[in-house]
Amino acid sequence: LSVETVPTTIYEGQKPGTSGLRKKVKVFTQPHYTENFVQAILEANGAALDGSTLVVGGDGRFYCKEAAELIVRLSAANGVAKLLVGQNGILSTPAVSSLIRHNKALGGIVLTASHNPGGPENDFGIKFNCENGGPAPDAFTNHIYKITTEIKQYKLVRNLQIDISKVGVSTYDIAGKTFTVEVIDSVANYVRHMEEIFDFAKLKDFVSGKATGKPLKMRIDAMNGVTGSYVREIFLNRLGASEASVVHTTPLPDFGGLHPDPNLTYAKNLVETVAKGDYDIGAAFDGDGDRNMIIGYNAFFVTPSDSLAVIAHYLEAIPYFQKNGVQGFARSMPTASAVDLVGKKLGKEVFEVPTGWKYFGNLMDVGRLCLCGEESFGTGSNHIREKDGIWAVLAWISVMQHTGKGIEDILKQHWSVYGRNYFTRYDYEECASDPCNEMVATMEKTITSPEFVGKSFSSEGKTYKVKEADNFSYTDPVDKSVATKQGLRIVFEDGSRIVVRLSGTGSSGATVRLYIDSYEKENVLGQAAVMLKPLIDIALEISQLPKFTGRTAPTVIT
Ligand code: VG1
Ligand code: CO
Repeated sequence: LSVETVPTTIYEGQKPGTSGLRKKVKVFTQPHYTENFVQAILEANGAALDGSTLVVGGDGRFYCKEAAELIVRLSAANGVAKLLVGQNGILSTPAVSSLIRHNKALGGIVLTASHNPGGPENDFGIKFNCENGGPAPDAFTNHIYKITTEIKQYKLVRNLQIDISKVGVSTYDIAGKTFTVEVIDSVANYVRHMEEIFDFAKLKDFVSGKATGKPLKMRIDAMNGVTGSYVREIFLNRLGASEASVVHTTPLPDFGGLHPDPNLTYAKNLVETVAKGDYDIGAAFDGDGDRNMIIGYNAFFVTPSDSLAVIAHYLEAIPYFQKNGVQGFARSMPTASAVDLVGKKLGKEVFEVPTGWKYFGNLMDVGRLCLCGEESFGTGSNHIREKDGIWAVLAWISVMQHTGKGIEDILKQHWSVYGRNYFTRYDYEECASDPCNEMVATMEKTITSPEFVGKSFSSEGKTYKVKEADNFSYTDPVDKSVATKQGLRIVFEDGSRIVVRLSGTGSSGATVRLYIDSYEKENVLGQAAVMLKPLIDIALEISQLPKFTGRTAPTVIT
């Protein structure tokens, strides 16, 4: 087979955001659009690409399979020696990360727009993960972007025929060099990895009821995303849960019309079912399987910030950490600081990084970090370099088994020791971009002016005094790279915080995220919405959000 060089023209706006390039399917399917971006990813690897191994797979959304086949043809032409491709193009994001590490690959191309809706009218996305298994860092994605702004041609083996619906190895002669495509079972490697981390025998006795006399009542909702196949293999086949414990386990190109984002708004069906029924634990994942939501009996909601802190507290219940030890913890800046308190008590380092999993990688690689999370329903450990939804559920079931307690009791016990971080996030989706940028600029001016620190704000009888305020910037402790303008934050004397930033994962318009975090040492059993109301009002006043966006209410509250 021969390599063809195809002339192309530049597309503007191929700049990866928080987690890869995300656009409407219609944008990706324009002539040469996907080809340009993939060529840029490949070229950004420089000389290392020649003779390398790459992993390719995605969440099964519309256009995944076509994109995977295209990547095979482009990779063959650009000197890649071997591709590991998920069967039918399917691999969860955590599975890709695991495969890159296990196969010592140069990297992986992940085809997903994560929690964004799928289907011909909705979103697609492409992300590159590096050899540590984690999302490419800023310097790398900036390099990809730069190439897309200069690209004149891409390379393709047009006639390479590949059937990715069957597991097996195919080899091709590309201009005298051997190119191998191995289509792999999408779940096998990942399941093996989970078996190394957790005590499956013990969990099976617990889940099936052999140990306790009654089976664990679970409702695991894969939301028609990629986790369906993983959920069936792990929870049904390995842990002996009943068929009724799992729902929406067939990955569908449009997620069956569901919005595969595991939160109280989009996983409403799960929340309502668990609230009405008799369940010990409910869980849901996003489209690509890296996010998770955990709820307990009667739909008791565990905030992701609390989930992280609880898992940190009980890490010793998980064999992987018994074996490898417990290093530091980390969270993204907008995430409530519950885990910091656990770290402090256990004498561990705690890091605060910008939003996005790519910022955790370096600290894990040098052995300073073993557990991290984000308020956006992301939890994970150094077993891979992505957040991992199924891992989080297995961690929670391990904690339940270890403590013999229900989820609500585990949380209440936790708060009685550490106090509670009340937390909420308001999302204002698909706003006009210009006024949002103006809002952020205006607010940045306000909060960084010298007289802002020390100012007091009151609402409903509560007063908050500003301790510090800035636009968050972060210097990576390992490679000293600097990320600036990562979100406006106001920290008050009592530790409460207001954070405002614009989303970097949307595919059209602007999404404003407003995060409210308030700590209480004693008053831990209040209702989050009530406890946070005064601070929310203050945030709306300082940001002038209603004026700039024209919105009186958020699209989503988490
Ligand atoms: C959002 C979340 C962030 C998460 C990112 C990717 O980014 O806030 O915490 O890392 O999505 O998650 P943003 O820029 O829209 O706030 V996923 O599940 O899309 O890989
Ligand atoms: Co995701």
